[in-house]
Amino acid sequence: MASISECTFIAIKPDGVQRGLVGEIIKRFEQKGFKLLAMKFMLASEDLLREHYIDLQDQPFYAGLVTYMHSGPLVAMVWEGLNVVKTSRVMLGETNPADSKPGTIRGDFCVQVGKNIIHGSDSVESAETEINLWFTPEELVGYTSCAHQWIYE
Ligand code: DAT
Ligand code: MG
Repeated sequence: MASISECTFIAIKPDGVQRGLVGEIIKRFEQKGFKLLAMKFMLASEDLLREHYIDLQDQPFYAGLVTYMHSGPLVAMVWEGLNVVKTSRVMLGETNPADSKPGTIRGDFCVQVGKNIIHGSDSVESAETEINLWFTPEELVGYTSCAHQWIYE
């Protein structure tokens, strides 16, 4: 059943950070009405990135993907809300920015698949796995949002 406490893992990739898009991207999730539960600015280790993209280990671009994600700091976040996993994927756009519609993050701010500026979990199950990989339970901060009653019926 759909839950208001559904969570997803979002990461602004090193190119998104270098291009000064952190504020713009966070703004979109805030404006939408999703709730920020955790955030950290970090240079992710190659081991963490290899694990994060383990499902893609047989792809020819896997090694390059890990190198790219390790090429600079990224912003790792957990966002909460009703259907946040699916809706975030819509907000991100398609994996290849060339297929992403204007109005989506990838559609508005990037050009090629290997520099697509943002990650978002693709299912509730992978969101749980990714959140556990990137954050400890203590790093997820529970609080009451004063906007909650103005966002949900
Ligand atoms: P997404 O990030 O939309 O979930 P994915 O999980 O299939 O897409 O792939 C993870 C990342 O790998 C993607 O954001 C960019 C990179 N990637 C995917 N396909 C690629 C390709 N054909 N060439 C280079 N990089 C690719
Ligand atoms: Mg993916």
